[in-house]
Parts: sequence; structure tokens; C-alpha cells
Amino acid sequence: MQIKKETLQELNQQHLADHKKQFDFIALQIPNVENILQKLIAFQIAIPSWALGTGGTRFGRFPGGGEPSSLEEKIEDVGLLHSLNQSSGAISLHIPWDIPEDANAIKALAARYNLKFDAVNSNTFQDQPGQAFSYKYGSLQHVDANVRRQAIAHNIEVIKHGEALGSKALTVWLSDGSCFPGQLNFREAFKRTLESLQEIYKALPADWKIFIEYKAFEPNFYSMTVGDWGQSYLFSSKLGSKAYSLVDLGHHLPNANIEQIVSLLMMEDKLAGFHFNDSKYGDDDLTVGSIKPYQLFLIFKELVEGMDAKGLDHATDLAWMIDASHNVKDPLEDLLQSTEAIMIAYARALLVDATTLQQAQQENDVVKAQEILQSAFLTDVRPIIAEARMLSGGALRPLESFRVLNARGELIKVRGNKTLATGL
Ligand code: PSV
Ligand code: MN
Ligand code: MN
Repeated sequence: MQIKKETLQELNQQHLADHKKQFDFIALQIPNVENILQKLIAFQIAIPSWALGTGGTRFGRFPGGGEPSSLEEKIEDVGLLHSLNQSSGAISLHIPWDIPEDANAIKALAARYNLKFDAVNSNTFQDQPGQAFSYKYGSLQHVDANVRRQAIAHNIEVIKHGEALGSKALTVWLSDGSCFPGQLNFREAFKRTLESLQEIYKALPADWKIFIEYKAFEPNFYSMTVGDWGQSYLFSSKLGSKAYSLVDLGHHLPNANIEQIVSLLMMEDKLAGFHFNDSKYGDDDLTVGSIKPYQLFLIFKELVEGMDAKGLDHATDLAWMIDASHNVKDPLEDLLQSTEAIMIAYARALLVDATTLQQAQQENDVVKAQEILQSAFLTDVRPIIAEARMLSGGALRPLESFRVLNARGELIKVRGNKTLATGL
């Protein structure tokens, strides 16, 4: 389903007067609103190919209607999101869940929707049909060199797929670890993993990066070989300047100070970027901003401050992706909500008065420092985001437009009512 620009303009027209009032009100209070609008327009958040269908848990999966059953349909869905919000201009593929058989055709299709290819993701956490060796006891860490070689070869193959599409990074998330004390020699497992990663690193094209994603637990419940940012940092710093640590918001133990982690990784030039989601307990993969929007804002505040200090481009110098998928919502509506939540956190972070905050910190004025942050956080920036969207040809109200245009109904007409997308 493709939405015409004119259709969106007509829908926008109905809300324009209201929007203008709200935007003018907030714009008057912000000195650099033009600058903020430009930054919001440039900011793009990749959609993972596995988030376009209803996710599930090991207890069940409840398929929705009109889910994409091929990579082509997934691209079409991201195109639909992007036409509505103008902020979902990239797709991230997981191999082998989504193998681009004909890379040129896939690239051409994505270009039609104005989409780029974000990082490609390898998968050595599941056994695939016909695979010679099992990943039951790990992949890059495995005691058997045959298993390690197989996992290394897979990662190199994923790089090749990415190259054909124009991706510039490989994300490696390993489920490697152990479920019981004594199962694994931590140091040996680390060394074997490092050696394996070094082989993969050698195969990286000159202008590529490798992202090492960490996760505190699951599927291994006693130890994870890349379990936290310390371990990820060790790997990325030992690998070299093309290696970075990737932060998935759901991959920390409860109450971890993620904003501090982000700040220090950035200080060391080792922050790859993000997998955005939200959680109450662990890797819940809930809609971004649905549980802890203040934490998300604080993370963005560190990102903006850290990137500005280094003269980095907010839009292009780190990798931004949503990594969420669950049981009960329409996945496309959920992704529209997640994208909006990210834009809200980013816009609020852009409002922080950095100079006054620094002054308050120098004077140990704790109350003032907190007030500065909270006043940015409590500002309703939604009209600014809507304005940025409208300026770039999107919908003033993406979610409402999705419903008014009966987008899901249209997808069901073409794809059927009982569909199950590939991926987790
Ligand atoms: C693991 O929990 C993870 O966050 C990694 O990024 C995987 O690639 C993705 O989820 C798979 O759903
Ligand atoms: Mn992730
Ligand atoms: Mn995860």
C-alpha cells in the first residue's frame, strides 16, 4: 500500500488550523525553533525487518492480519511508515530471516520508498535447517573450532549481503554464555570469542563498522559472554577503531544508569548507537517511551551533549534503530508510536539549556540543574515534531492517518487475514 502525498495533504488540511495555533504557541517560547526543526527533519530511525509482524513469547504467538510475508512486503511496510512520519527512512535486515536473493531488485525497491539499508544483523543464536554444527553451546565462543568457523563464515556472508545493499555496518548480537555455574571457563570463552570476532573484523570492508551488542541475560541465565557494556567495550577496544559497542535499552539489569553508560562510551568514541525499546523488567521489547520516558529523555540529553562536544552529526554519526516487537498491538501502529516517542525525547533534549546547566553544575546548584532538565522534559514538543513532519511531506497525525486511511484493512485485502511474518 502506498499513500499519495496529496492524500496526506488533504488529511493535514483538516488539522492545519489547530496545529498552527499549537505550533505558534510553542515556537514563541523557543529561541532556535528553526534549528530544531532542521535537526528533527534530518533524524531518521531504522526499522528492523523483524518488527513488522506481531512478535511473541515462547508461550504463544497470535498472528495479525496483513503481515508481510516477504522482504519485499517488509520494505513496503517501512515505506508506508516513512511516508506517514518521514522519520523511518531505513530498514535493518536480520540474516537469514530476510535474505535479499536479488540485491539489485531489493535495493531498487527500497529506493522507490526512499529507504536506506541500516546495519545488517547476523544470527548465530538459532540453528538453521541443514546447518552442519549446532549453536546449542554457543557460537563464536564454542569449544569446538568447527562451530566457531561456521559462525565466522556466517558473519562474513552477512557482510557480503550488506555490501550488496549498501549497508555500512554489521551488528553482532551473541546469545553465547552459560546457564549453570561451572559450564564455562569465562576467560577461555572470552578469548575464543575475541579470536572469532577478530576473524570477522578482518573481513570488514574499509568503510564499515562492527557493532558489538551486549545483553545481561537470556537465553543464557547464568552468564552472557557479552553481558554488559564493560565486556562489550573490552571486545570493541581490542578489535580496533572500526568496532563499537551497541546499546539496546532492554539489555540491562533493572535500574541501570543507561545515560551514564552512553555518556562514557561516547567519551571513548566507542558508542555505536541504539536499539530502542522500553521495558519494566528486562528485554521486554515494549513500545519506546511507554514505560520510562524520562530515562529516554535523559539518554538523549547525554547524546546531544556528547555529540555536540565532539562535533558529531546527530543524524548520521550514530546508528539509530528500534528493536521492539510484541504480542498485542498492530506492529505498524506500534512502530509509529515508538518513532514518535524517540522524536519527542530528542526534541526535548534539544531544548536543554546546556550553558545554564553547566553553570549550575559548576556552582553545585543541584536544584537548578534538576529544574533545567525537568523544564525541558515537561515541554510539550509534539507540535514541533508535527511541524517537522509536515514540512518534509509527512502526516501531521501519522497514527490517526494510518487508521483513517484503513491502512491495515488495505494490507489485509492483499495479504490475507491470517499471516505470520518471519523473525522473532
Ligand atoms: C536480542 O535480544 C536482540 O535485541 C538482538 O538485537 C537481536 O538481533 C534481536 O533482539 C532479535 O530480535
Ligand atoms: Mn537488540
Ligand atoms: Mn533484545
